Amino acid sequence: MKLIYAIVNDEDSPRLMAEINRQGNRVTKLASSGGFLRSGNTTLMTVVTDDQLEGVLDIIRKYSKSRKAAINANVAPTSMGGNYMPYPVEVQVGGATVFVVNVEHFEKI
Ligand code: 2BA
Repeated sequence: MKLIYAIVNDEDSPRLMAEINRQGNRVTKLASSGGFLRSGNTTLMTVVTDDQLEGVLDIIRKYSKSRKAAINANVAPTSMGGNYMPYPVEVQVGGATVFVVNVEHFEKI
């Protein structure tokens, strides 16, 4: 069995969860935030059998869209007469960041 962690955009998560459920797999949604942008993203957690793994990864590949995001950086004070001036820096946020790990034990009580 495998545990898939997929860090995805908030806007993509409802469709992703619906498609994962439709394929017969269960999924848990965790509210998360990235250390760089400090803004919200969604971490989906799903445990699957080894033969279901590729099917779920295909859904994540299909429904996770890459986006541009902006973060405010500060201009050095010397170049701005002593005042810090925020200016936007654009980054490309991936469609999904996915980790797959082995599950040692799975039990429903
Ligand atoms: P954030 O940390 O908020 O990063 C958002 C985007 O900012 C990243 O997109 C990347 O394009 C850029 N970025 C991140 N750190 C950077 C840095 N030190 N210098 C320049 N640009 C940087 P993604 O790479 O697609 O990552 C999207 C989100 O996935 C991340 O949000 C973080 O929450 C998670 N993530 C990505 N790689 C990870 C890893 N190795 N371990 C844990 N979480 C990860």
